[in-house]
Amino acid sequence: MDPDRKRFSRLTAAALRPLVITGAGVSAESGVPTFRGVDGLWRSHRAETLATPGAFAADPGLVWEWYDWRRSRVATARPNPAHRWITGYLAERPSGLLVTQNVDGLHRLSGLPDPVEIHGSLWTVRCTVCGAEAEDRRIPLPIPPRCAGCGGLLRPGVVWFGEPLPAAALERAVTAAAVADLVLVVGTSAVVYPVAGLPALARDAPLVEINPEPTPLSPAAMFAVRARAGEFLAPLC
Ligand code: BJW
Ligand code: ZN
Repeated sequence: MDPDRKRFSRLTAAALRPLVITGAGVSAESGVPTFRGVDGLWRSHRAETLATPGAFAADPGLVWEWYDWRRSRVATARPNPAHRWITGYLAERPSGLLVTQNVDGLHRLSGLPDPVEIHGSLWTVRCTVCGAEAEDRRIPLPIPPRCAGCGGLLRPGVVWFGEPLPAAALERAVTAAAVADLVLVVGTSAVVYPVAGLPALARDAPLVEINPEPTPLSPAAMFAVRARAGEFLAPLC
């Protein structure tokens, strides 16, 4: 085995309570576009400007068209070796936890029973009038989709900028960080809070990062693997 994979295996094998944090990069090799890369563009809109309450208030149809497009892409996407390695790793460590910022559901699809989907899911919708939440897997959606109960405008069941994260999910993440003996961060630019702040809560745990590019977390990492996650983890699956 090459030295990087050997070192990575040694560090990860030693942990009993790992906290694994993932972002869009973990799904990039499944064909799901990231947010801030060059592929984060949709019809010349930047993803970050569409994923906001302001964009939805200004033009719900436009924002729904973007989510509808993303849902159709993700519907055919399959987990890659990075999802599979994480699932296998945590299956052997019942005290470990995965916190994903991704809304694509690919960790679950790879067999991970209880991921913390801290920014919500592409497959849930919430009524802006009566608050009813439901799973909705229709592709394409009627745009804009309306609540079956009250006829109100539906919104995606995701967390936009300025909105609070689901309290139960955040609490699980914070607790896991406090007791973690390893933090493994995969495929996130680590600029969006509060998730980007989780590694700092794990005081003495070594931080390991897998990302082809450096991030604000890199200086604190004991080991930064500069590679694509799926490619790097495939031989370790
Ligand atoms: C690969 C790869 C390969 C490529 N292998 N790697 C503290 C300080 C400053 C600001 C704040 C703060 N606390 C809160 C804020 C404000 C704000 C924030 O963080 N702003 C910063 C941007 C400055 N945060 C919030 O507003 C959050 N809410 C909040 O704090 O509420 C407080 C509150 C309390 C009470 C009442 C009211 C409010 C909410 C944040 C929600 C983020 N939502 C989004 C959209 C989700 C829905 C959707 O998907 O449509 O979440 S934005 C977007 O960014 C999405 C992502 O989950 C998130 C993170 O992006 P991610 O995953 O890191 O993707 P990229 O594209 O940025 O990076 C990909 C990486 O992969 C790159 O590094 C590549 O190199 C790498 N890569 N290929 C491995 N093959
Ligand atoms: Zn309703």
